[in-house]
Amino acid sequence: MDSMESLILELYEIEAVKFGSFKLKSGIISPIYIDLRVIVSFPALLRRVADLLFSCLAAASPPPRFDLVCGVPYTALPIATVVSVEHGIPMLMRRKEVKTYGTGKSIEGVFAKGQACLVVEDLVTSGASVLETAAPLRAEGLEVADAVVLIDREQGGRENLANQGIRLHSMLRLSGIVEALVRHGKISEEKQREVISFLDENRMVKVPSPAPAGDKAKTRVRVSYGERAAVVKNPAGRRLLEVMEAKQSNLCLAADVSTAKELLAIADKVGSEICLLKTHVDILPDFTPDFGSQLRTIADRHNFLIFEDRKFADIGNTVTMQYEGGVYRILDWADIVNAHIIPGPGIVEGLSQKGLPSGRGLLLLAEMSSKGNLATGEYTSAAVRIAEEHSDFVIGFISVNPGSWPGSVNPGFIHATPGVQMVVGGDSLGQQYNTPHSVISERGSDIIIVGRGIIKASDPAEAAKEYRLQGWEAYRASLQ
Ligand code: 5BU
Repeated sequence: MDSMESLILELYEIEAVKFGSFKLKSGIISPIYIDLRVIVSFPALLRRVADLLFSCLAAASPPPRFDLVCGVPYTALPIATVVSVEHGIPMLMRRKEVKTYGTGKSIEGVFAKGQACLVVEDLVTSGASVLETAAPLRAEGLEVADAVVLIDREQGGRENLANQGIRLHSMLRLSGIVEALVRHGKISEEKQREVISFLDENRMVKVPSPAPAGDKAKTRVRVSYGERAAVVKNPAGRRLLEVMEAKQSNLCLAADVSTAKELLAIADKVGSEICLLKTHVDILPDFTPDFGSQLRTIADRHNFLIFEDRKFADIGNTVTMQYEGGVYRILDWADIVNAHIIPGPGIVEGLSQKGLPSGRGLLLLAEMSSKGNLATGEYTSAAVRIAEEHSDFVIGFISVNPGSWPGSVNPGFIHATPGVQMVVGGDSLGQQYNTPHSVISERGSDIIIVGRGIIKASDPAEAAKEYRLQGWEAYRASLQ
């Protein structure tokens, strides 16, 4: 008997594979149930599983290259540990609950940016949990190109993971397990047919869409940034959510300082606190062509994205030229730009022609923070419609009170809100301020955009830290 067959029999003996009628997390009734948690009670089996997983990787063509392993919590943690110990490959751990004290890291262990990490999982259905672990790893600058799983339920996980650039290596497939059990007289052919027809009917289990539960903000259940990252196709949008999760920051600094020199200095100073840095390059008198690359170096060092608040507002053809041309060459260095929808969808199509091939993303101005602005009601709804029609490039909105919008909006869209200070108020030119708590928790936004609240503080770095903590706390509080 080959090693896989004897493993299958053993899994059956210890009741890690069961037959009957089981209600799955997704609500569907399955005739087969797999629970691999029990293998921690069988150390010899655990070691064999880890060895077989490793040899299944070696047999892949081409075999994956990786420097680190990381198990999906919790069931795969012991499996990943044994792989690490037996093969001398350092391991990382992804926290399921992020601490609110101490280092507050979501990934534990030692690593360097650019290293490749293999994700280890016990069972894959849709692939959602592998993606949830890959997201914070990628946000830390690690490469995640391969995942290895003990059992593939053959219900779409392989395809869903491939869509996100992850190759799935599986040791066993559900159909193979059933076949082997029939061959050894453990289950009947009728049972096998029942399982196969169940699989045929449920071939493509989608990565669960973190759709809001209801229409109104109050009934919306917030889904974590990390989980939402898994459903976003646009690379800039996905990365932004991953960075937010990894850095525990939903703070965007509006770097409205007087010179490029000051901007680069403050970017470096507060870089560790922010997920996004917003610029208005046309206010910088000392802008030089290497500004973009200098800012990018700082962004890479601190792991934040760059958002040029350009507010494009012209016809599609003109914005393509404005986006890549002139002295600013925004396309070269800004991960994200924004646009008004006043010209209609052509503006999005024009920007997308240039931005999408470079992996850039776009925010649409659905609302504004200033008093008396006209971006309300039907205008806001039109922004949502245009975004939905171009969800490969549009990553979300400039919003003020997205929780009050009618209908449900695609959960992959990110809401960023300007007009934030520690106290409610305004300036003499129409700006209106809300607090981080009100913006994130009550109004259902995702990102606080803070300018003068940080720039004009006596200690901007300290202020940025405080805004980050308040923004994150408001997010955490709204998760339940
Ligand atoms: P403040 O200093 O926190 O008020 O800066 C807010 C920033 O957000 C500033 O750069 C504005 O240009 C930007 N902003 C805004 O305030 N309101 C809006 O509706 C939009 C952008 Br869109």
